[in-house]
Amino acid sequence: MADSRTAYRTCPFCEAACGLELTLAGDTVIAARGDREHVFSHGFICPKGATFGRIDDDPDRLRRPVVKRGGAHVEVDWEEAFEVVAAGLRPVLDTYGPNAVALYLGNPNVHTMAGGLYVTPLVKTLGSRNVFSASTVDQMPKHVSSGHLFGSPLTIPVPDLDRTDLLLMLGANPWESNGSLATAADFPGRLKAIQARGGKFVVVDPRRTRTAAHADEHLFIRPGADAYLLFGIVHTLFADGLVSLGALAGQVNGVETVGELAASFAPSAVSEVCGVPAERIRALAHELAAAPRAVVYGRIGTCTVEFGTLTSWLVDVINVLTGNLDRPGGAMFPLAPHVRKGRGAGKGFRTGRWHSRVRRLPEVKGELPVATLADEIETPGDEQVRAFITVAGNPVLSTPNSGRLDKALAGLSFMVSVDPYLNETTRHADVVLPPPDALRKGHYDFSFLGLAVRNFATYSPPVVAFDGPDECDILARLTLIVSGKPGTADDVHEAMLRQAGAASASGSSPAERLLDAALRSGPYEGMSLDLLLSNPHGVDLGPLQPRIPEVLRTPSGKVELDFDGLAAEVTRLRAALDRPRDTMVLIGRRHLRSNNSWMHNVPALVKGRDRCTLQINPADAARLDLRDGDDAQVTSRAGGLSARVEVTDAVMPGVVSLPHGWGHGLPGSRMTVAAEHPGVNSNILTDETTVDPLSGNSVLNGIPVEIKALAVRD
Ligand SMILES: Nc1nc2c(c(=O)[nH]1)N[C@H]1C(S)=C(S)[C@@H](COP(=O)(O)OP(=O)(O)OC[C@H]3O[C@@H](n4cnc5c(=O)[nH]c(N)nc54)[C@H](O)[C@@H]3O)O[C@H]1N2
Ligand SMILES: Nc1nc2c(c(=O)[nH]1)N[C@H]1C(S)=C(S)[C@@H](COP(=O)(O)OP(=O)(O)OC[C@H]3O[C@@H](n4cnc5c(=O)[nH]c(N)nc54)[C@H](O)[C@@H]3O)O[C@H]1N2
Ligand code: SF4
Ligand SMILES: [Mo]
Repeated sequence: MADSRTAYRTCPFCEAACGLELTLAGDTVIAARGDREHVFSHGFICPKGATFGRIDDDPDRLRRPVVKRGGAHVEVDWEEAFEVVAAGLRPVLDTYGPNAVALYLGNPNVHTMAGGLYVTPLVKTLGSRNVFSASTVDQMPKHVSSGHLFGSPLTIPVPDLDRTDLLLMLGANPWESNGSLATAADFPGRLKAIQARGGKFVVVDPRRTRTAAHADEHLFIRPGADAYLLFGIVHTLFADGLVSLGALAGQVNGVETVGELAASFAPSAVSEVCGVPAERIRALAHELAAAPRAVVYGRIGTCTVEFGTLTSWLVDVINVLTGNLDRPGGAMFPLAPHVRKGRGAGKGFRTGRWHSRVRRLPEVKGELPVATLADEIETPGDEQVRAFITVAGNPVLSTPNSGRLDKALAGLSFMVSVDPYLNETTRHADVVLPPPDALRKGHYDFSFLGLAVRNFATYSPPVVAFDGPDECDILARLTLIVSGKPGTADDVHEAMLRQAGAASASGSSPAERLLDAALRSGPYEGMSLDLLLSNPHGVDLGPLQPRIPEVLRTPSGKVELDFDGLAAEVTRLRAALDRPRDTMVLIGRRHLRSNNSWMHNVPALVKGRDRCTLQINPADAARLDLRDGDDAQVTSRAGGLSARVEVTDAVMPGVVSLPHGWGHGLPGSRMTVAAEHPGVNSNILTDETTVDPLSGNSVLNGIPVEIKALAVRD
């Protein structure tokens, strides 16, 4: 087309960080392809990236702020919207103090520059104890185990996929999710490459996922039982004399303690509870120890469970005990371009610096478990939560017992959301402040360049000019409002630039200048915003390098396997061996064309047959007299719903699977396409009363449920 142009940018939708090649006519994206010259993704793209642009021109997307008047949301101009926000928040802050205002930060904050740069000042200025985020329905256990092991919750090792010979993968389905806590564009291709070079990968999952189907071996496991399986492996490593720290010898404390803790988890003792034969557990330990380069990697299925922190810890303990931590082909620490190197020791990590008011749950990483948000809103008292700010979150679909939270939100005295949609959560907001779409904002992956399986750097400037407040301006303005000080968003930007020493950095926006300053003081010689601007396909920074001891922040300067609370948690795990296990349990699942709750308004991503089905094993279906296409009533302690049954032997007996992120079309929401494909909200069933005690993470897998046939058949 004569007037079309090409632009390159990083896809912001998932952790894979693929490079996109966009074709635009005017300001409209007419095609999105994989960028073949991209240094990291080499042209890979998934169906979500291919619909880039359809999110931007979605007619339901908010382009101006809306304010709730007479029960309906009406458009207003920006100044008026901010005045309503100030009028709603200030009296609560002035009368009841900061803890009466809660903040919830959703997942896309790790995909935006505003989230990377402007959330911290907002949180600090607000000064509320009641900060919540999607981290406690996701990866908080990994932060806590990393914090204890390596001294910092952000020091997370990733599987060196491109060089390993043996990958043991638990509770992850990268064929659909494209990977998590391991940024690896074309994760499936990298897995196939392991096989092509003679290595193998083994998948542990209660469901035979697409990833499991491609694996050299798939082991079904009872939901929530990975800690037993992994302890069985650790036990074998000690019992059979296979512990070998390799280059880490002398850099690790607590090896003996781990041996003692593993003593009662012989493969024969754990085999029944996890459903994996003892012989296979023992053999896995031997294979991991014998492989020249092996790595254990766990994700959602190992985090969103009752023993999430212990399981996440065990993953890395096995990597340490087999000498695979911090060596090529093992679990390695990426080095992001904007992060300064350390000195090899630090203050260490601790949790519980404060506690939640109602359930006394400990603070972790500056926040409280979102599983207790409804308690804080519903329970009267001086510091009861009365006002609520959400930024890029949809907790009404994404957090446990969300039916209860949905009701609690209706009782708030004020709520403001920074979000492009009127959805299940933001319909409760008095004001919704929409950020511009991805075309109109710059993109730099503050989170994922530090989790990438190969070091690289890339920055995408805005593709289309934009003159409204961008997301950084919106958060700056909110920061100003909660500070109670007079001024403008520019005063907040100026203060941040001064503090970062970025006053004279280059860039056309405050966010670009902050980034430039961080890049210039980062670990790579010659790195700068200008360098990234002149390399639209990214800059390759090479394979991962060993980083111990520099990367450690423990006071000892060593990897610390033992920590306060570990022994008690292991005792609890041992006691749980004897629990009755006679009910059906619920797990979740992801589909390639979904992204949690918020991309179901794109027609290309929801077309086709209903994906929000309750998968059940044929043996269970027969016992319960259920057939494919029937409706079943599913009930848990928290709630009940009816779901369409899909009979499949992909799920193991005793387990049912329902995806999360559905349950659209609630009154007051404005997502037309999603409302036509509503599905049901699986988090009606998940239970907010049980959390992983060490991280406060919600338990979203392994939920006891009762299932009954509903529909009467002819
Ligand atoms: N049962 C069960 N529940 C789960 C999970 C599970 O596996 N099972 N997974 C959990 C996980 S891993 C996660 S991360 C959470 C996600 O939980 P949330 O983050 O609460 O939910 P999302 O569905 O990701 O909603 C993202 C919101 O951000 C908005 N948004 C999109 N882009 C932008 C942007 O650029 N700026 C702003 N300001 N807003 C934007 C969307 O409109 C939407 O409202 O869900 C969790 N819930
Ligand atoms: N297409 C798509 N991609 C996404 C997302 C999406 O919603 N859709 N969400 C993004 C987000 S926010 C995240 S955090 C990542 C998550 O990325 P992944 O962790 O890869 O997510 P899932 O696909 O949910 O895979 C989790 C697997 O754990 C299994 N599982 C459940 N319980 C257990 C258990 O107790 N033990 C074991 N071993 N396995 C268990 C489930 O059957 C499932 O196959 O995906 C990201 N990418
Ligand atoms: S895999 Fe993730 S980053 Fe890559 S195109 Fe798909 S959604 Fe975008
Ligand atoms: Mo997530």
